[in-house]
Amino acid sequence: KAKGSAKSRISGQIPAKSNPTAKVPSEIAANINYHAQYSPHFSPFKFEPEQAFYATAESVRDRLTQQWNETYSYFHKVDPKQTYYFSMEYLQGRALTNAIGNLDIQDGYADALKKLGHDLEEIVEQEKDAALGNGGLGRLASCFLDSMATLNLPAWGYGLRYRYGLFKQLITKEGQQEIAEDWLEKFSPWEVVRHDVVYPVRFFGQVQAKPDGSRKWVGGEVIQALAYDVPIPGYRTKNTISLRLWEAKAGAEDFNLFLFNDGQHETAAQLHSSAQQICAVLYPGDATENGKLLRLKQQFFLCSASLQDIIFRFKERKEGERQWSEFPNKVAVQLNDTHPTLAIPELMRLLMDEEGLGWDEAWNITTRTIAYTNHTVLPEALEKWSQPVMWKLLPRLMEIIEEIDKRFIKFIHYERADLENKISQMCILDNNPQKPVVRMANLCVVSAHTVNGVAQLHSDILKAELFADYVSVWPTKFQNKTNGITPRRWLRFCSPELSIIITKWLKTDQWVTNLDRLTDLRKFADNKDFHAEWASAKMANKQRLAQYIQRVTGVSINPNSLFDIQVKRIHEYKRQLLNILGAIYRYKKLKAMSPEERKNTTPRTIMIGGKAFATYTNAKRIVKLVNDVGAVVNNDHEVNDFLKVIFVPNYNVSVAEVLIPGSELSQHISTAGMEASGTSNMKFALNGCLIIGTLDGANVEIREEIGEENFFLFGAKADDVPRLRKERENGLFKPDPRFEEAKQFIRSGAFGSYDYTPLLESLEGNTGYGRGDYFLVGHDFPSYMDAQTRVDQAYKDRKKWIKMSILSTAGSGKFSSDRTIAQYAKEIWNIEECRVP
Ligand code: B1H
Repeated sequence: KAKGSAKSRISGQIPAKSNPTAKVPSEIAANINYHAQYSPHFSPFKFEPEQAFYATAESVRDRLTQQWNETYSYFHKVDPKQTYYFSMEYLQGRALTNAIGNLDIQDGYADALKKLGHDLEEIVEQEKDAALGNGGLGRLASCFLDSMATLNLPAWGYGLRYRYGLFKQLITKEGQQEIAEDWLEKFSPWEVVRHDVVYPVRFFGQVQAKPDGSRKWVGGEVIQALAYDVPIPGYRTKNTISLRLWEAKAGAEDFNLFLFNDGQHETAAQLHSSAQQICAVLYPGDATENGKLLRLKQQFFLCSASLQDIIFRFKERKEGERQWSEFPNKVAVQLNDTHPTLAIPELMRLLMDEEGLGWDEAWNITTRTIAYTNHTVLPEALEKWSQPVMWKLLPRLMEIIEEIDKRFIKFIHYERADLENKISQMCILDNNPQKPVVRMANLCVVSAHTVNGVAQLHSDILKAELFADYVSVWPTKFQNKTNGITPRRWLRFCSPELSIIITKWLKTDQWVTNLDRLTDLRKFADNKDFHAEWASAKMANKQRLAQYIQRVTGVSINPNSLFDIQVKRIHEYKRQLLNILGAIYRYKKLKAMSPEERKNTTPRTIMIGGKAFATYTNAKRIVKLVNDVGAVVNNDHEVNDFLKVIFVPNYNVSVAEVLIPGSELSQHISTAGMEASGTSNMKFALNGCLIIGTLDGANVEIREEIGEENFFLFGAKADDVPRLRKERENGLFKPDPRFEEAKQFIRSGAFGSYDYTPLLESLEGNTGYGRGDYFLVGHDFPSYMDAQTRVDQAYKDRKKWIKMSILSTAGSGKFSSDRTIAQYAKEIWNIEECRVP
């Protein structure tokens, strides 16, 4: 907007010196102005939206830095027990709105920017998403950081600073295409590099036995881990914690000037190139041996650097006075799935080989420090690393893992002879000579003091199935911590319209930090005035969403139609295929109707979005199918007013912030027992969106909280799934004619000439890889269609629908990540609030 106009230039006068605590808009404006002119990143006197964003962000960062330093000093002084969250993924999204909102200085910045000729809403759009994660697991880590800061907990996140985060999804005629997303292309205004925080991390090499019996890992390649810190502000508190992301570097001493001058340019910089690879991409493809090795390197890099940093801090905070036995009273480490499992043997190594402790003491400390969260029961996601690869890359760690395994086997042998025949499944090393592997989940269960699942049903399944054998050995080790989401990002900031109404009717905004307060909205569930305000806020959000869809897809959608959304990673178990088959059946029925009949249907806009893993062919076929169906339906003038099918490209955190507030129905329709929790279900419900779903993951608890009459339930139960699969294998499954009709329609070529045979075959036959409908789409199809009919009916009754919408929000209090994190703090980490005065 400001391009080329007078306002795109800032005045030539020297701006006031940056005052990071300014509160008045004119002072904030001076502050932004100061950054615009003195920022080394752009030429001065240019002040278009992009420069305005960076200057604004830098001004906000100054403000945060002050609180951040105070928080660090305060933790240093108090020396509380502190939690360190280890995660290979963080899906932070954008930070500006969140930072300004948490600092509670929204109006000041909006006014300041107005004075400078810009619009805050437009400026925040300039920020690139930090997408250092794949999906729910990474976003959960980010929500957790927000809650840790807001609850004033002494806690930190550790992760990796990937150069390229999650790929950008382009939709072409062939379907999904992945391109690298360069979130650091210009720079990130939020990160601060700590040149004084550097640790060496070793790979390869060999183990030396010392005369005193100790062992030392030597040789190989040593890469430096350099810290980049991102401030994580709490909501309306001074506490600002850190997300420390490691970058890999080689030093000047590793650059062979002699070889370089000899013309051997690549060999001269070998270690530099090796270092560069480590943090190049989030989740390098692991189809090749090289890819696997790199992923393992990443995991160890995160664990080793973070633990060295923790040990350094442990010593530093009480220089010279530390007893090692104190360590578990000062440090809690939470492993976000098995990806950082190597923290276990690495902590053992650091304590024994670097600090000189004996096995028993090191083991006692390690096991009292580390806890593990499981996020999936899908067999393909349970990490197993090749033993030969591990011996080559991490020889000393393998010795330690072997020893842990040996001692565990001995323990079972002597203490639990009844489990003797289970040992081969329970132990850590699978020594199958064809393919010897390390089972990372077993290493975690054996070593961690606590193991938790992420929703009640999931935790029950872990105890009954995946980890059943261990439960009788350590009955108190297993816990549930139902996931949660931050109400700041996922309601307060992404839907100001709804937030204002909630605050007005509750006569307080305390719900933002005490989400249970939303239950009081139930009192107004039948109030006419409240209904009117609620409906108009939802409509405003729908209109914003419609504009977004128009902008990115060119398709115009009717804000009066039912907005029905499914957004998440594309996976067969999440069953986007069930959704699109339902849409196809709906389209076919609409086509067969008379114009009069059509007018009696409930108009729908079905939106599906999500990324498919680059090598997951069936998932990519699903993306293609949704796009193909959309191309036909959206251009069919007969049904156009009653149905649209949209594929929302490049789904990410920022897109979610537009979609979720505008949605009225959302689909969480995984095969029961397969989605550990789900977290977008919580975000949708919080935003007054109704759920159509199976009894899976956190859906079970959401339905309990908001009431079964407000939830469109369908499908098999987790307990029935094994039997249904058996029946299917035995040829006992009779498909519903509607299901056959929908598939036949695809086969007929109604959606183009692309060959969908492999996708359709996955739903057919009784057994076999990629066949036999493992995810039970056919079984659940009729009950799904019936549930959709109930949705259509309910939507026709506006009063009823709005009431259900209100009750969804009112019942979402439990799903605040503040609740989840408070439970981790009390029941796993044993840490307490440490509020900066
Ligand atoms: C979840 C993953 C995951 N579970 C492997 N497991 C990955 C596994 O890069 N990898 O190798 C990445 C991620 N992600 C999700 O975690 C669950 O499917 C959701 O149901 C759950 O809500 C979320 C957070 O707990």
